[in-house]
Amino acid sequence: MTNESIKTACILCSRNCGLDVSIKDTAEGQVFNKIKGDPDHPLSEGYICQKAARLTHYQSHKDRLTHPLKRQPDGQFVEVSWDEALRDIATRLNTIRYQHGGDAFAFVGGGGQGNHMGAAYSRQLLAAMKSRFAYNALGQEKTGDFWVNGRLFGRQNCHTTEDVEHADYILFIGTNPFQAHGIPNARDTLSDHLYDEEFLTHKCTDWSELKPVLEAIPIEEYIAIADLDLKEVESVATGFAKAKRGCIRIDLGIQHSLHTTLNSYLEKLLYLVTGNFGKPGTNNLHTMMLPILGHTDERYGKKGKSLKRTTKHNMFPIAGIYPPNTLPDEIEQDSPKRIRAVVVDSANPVLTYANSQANERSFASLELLVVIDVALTETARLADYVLPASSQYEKFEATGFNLEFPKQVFQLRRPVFKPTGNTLTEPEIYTRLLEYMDVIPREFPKLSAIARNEPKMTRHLSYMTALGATLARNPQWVPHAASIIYRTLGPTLPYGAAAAAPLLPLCIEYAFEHYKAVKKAGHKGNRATIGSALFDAILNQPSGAVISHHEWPDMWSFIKHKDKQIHIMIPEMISEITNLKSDDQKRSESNKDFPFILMAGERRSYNANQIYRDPSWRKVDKEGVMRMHPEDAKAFEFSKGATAICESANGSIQVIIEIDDTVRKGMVTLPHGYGLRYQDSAPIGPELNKLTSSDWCDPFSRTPFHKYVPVRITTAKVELEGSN
Ligand SMILES: Nc1nc2c(c(=O)[nH]1)N[C@H]1C(S)=C(S)[C@@H](COP(=O)(O)OP(=O)(O)OC[C@H]3O[C@@H](n4cnc5c(=O)[nH]c(N)nc54)[C@H](O)[C@@H]3O)O[C@H]1N2
Ligand SMILES: Nc1nc2c(c(=O)[nH]1)N[C@H]1C(S)=C(S)[C@@H](COP(=O)(O)OP(=O)(O)OC[C@H]3O[C@@H](n4cnc5c(=O)[nH]c(N)nc54)[C@H](O)[C@@H]3O)O[C@H]1N2
Ligand code: SF4
Ligand SMILES: [Mo]
Repeated sequence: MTNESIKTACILCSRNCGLDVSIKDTAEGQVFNKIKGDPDHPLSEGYICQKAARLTHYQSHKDRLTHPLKRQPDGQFVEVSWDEALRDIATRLNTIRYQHGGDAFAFVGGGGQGNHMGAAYSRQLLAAMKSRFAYNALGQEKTGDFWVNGRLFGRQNCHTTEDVEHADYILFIGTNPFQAHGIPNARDTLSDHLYDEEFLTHKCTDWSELKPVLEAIPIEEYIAIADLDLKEVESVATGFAKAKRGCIRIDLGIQHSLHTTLNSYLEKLLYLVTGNFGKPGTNNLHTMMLPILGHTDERYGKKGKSLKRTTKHNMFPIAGIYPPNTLPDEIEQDSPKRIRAVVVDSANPVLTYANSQANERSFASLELLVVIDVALTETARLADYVLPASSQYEKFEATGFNLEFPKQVFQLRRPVFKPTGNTLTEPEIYTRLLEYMDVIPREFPKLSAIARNEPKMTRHLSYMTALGATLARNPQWVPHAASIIYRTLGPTLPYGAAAAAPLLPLCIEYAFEHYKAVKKAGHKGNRATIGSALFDAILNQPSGAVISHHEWPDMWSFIKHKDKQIHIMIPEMISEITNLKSDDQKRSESNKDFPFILMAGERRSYNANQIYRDPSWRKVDKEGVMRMHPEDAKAFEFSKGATAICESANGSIQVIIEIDDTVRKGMVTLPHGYGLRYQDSAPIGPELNKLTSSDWCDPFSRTPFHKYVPVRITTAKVELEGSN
């Protein structure tokens, strides 16, 4: 295999750029040799950024897990067999469910920037535990956005994207350090009659109700609060509204700042009010191959009952996801209904969720904590069992970050390396766990035989029919179809792609729903067989396959409201707009003791969530410095490299000062993705979630205000909270 070109993808951010890599043998085993962009990837076409070339630091480092670990009473870990670990975990999970019911269990994580294949398997564990409590990172950034989508388009998994490539005006919102709210722009557009009356009348409902609400907004006053220039705001608003093809791209700048849910609503209103929607170069809805989002409208649950809320905070899920900010309280509450057991997979909540102190304390107090990861993380260090996963370059993987329209792309990545040590893939770990829990049998001889003997020309039809019949006779297995398909169809697939087997029914469903678009992308067959052809294409195209090619007007069929209109009036958000001013006043009074605003979690050229653990991957900014405006630094007599203490209402950490005139006065910034330990070292760089609190979050979605954390900076020596 050495030096042969292998197609894969980068796993460091949601772009998942295609890679063309080669590997080489060394004394420590096989490692990456060359890492280049893959010109054959249908989207990235060869592009990569500076971070991807350093993927060796993810694949091969000294904190990779190689064996299942079990914690001893003295706190030390010992290596145990998979059989011993999974058998004991299964017994303890079954006991907790039997004694306390499904509410006692929560699942945390389930996929990072590059690995969502495991989620098809891990969600089966929630079903087996009869729990709905799925917590993950999307619940601390994007759920406000999903909730708004639910109201506007009819379902929380109606997800929008932006056709940046064909736009002639792109508005990036997420670059202003103070809260610009997005409102002034909207109102400005209105006052100049720059709104698209035709679009609002024919494609949206309730415009006449919404219009006076927006008109009542005191533009000048808000622009002053945001410390912006009126003329500049006007010129942006006009430029965007008059553009032939305008689109908006947003991210954490508005999702991690004050009023997160409202920000998402206003951002969407900006493109809707100007009619920049559903056309080339605008914002639009898109399809999804892996269903990474659900629809859970808190007003209606199954059979008309309202949805499952958490027991302490009475919090509802959004798109099926519960907010991490509430998790420590749900565990620590003094109630028989508390969460007692947690499985964490592909996440490091002790460092990445708000309030590290509360996360550490609450996770340590659990009756059972299991962590599935590739590395010994800060969360894993607290676990009863640590289960080692094969890395994303040692197994079949894929992501659900397919955000394209009208052409949609899906890449099933093949393994580049053999699994490290005694690691297993998530599909194997969860399937074995379900077997040990007696949720599914270990064998399905009839289904396996049908899968084995199916001729190619019947296109999996006999298998799918037999599977349907098995599930109809055994409805208790329906939530565990992924593992059943993995065990029965999986072994018959080419390239050893067993883990990808559950993609077959997803392909069939996708091709049925988007028949013409799947055909237009070049896949052949009738409605009954084209799904299987699509599945084959995905298996056979390691650089990624174009799975559908829609016509622009098709986009309107993705709207799930019965009337196929966009419902632009959201009453909950209107009351937030009305209360904005008094909220602002309250806040500035409460911040007196903390005169600086910390942007807690900036993306820089050398941070990448918690995916790289070996600190030597960083070429610059090894300490993760705090950036500060020169005048502020002068007031403290700080010079570059000075040590300071940053203290919030939640805790304090030591920081190293960098003087930078691109930061606003009164504001300081710290990077996301530091504070990790490597080879039992002390934390490297800022553990910034020691500064963030669980309750400093959007009252509606409970997503954190990480971009607006009131802090004070001191030079004095103070006792460092929570450090050791
Ligand atoms: N290098 C690197 N890239 C990454 C990641 C990484 O760790 N490192 N992580 C990935 C992940 S998980 C995510 S979610 C994305 C996030 O990607 P981004 O959201 O783009 O990154 P951030 O730096 O967190 O914040 C974006 C901008 O918000 C601005 N901002 C701060 N406060 C406000 C405000 O109140 N209003 C407005 N309008 N803007 C404000 C900041 O100045 C900053 O420029 O990045 C992904 N890509
Ligand atoms: N203060 C503050 N906090 C933040 C942010 C911020 O801006 N400010 N950003 C937030 C955002 S946007 C995000 S997305 C989160 C990210 O935080 P998390 O959701 O915790 O995700 P990652 O940091 O990506 O950690 C991924 C984990 O998955 C493991 N892993 C990698 N590959 C595999 C695999 O194949 N299998 C398994 N089982 N595990 C694997 C890695 O070792 C790592 O421990 O952090 C959030 N936290
Ligand atoms: S980190 Fe860079 S190379 Fe990797 S997916 Fe993101 S943009 Fe692409
Ligand atoms: Mo994120």
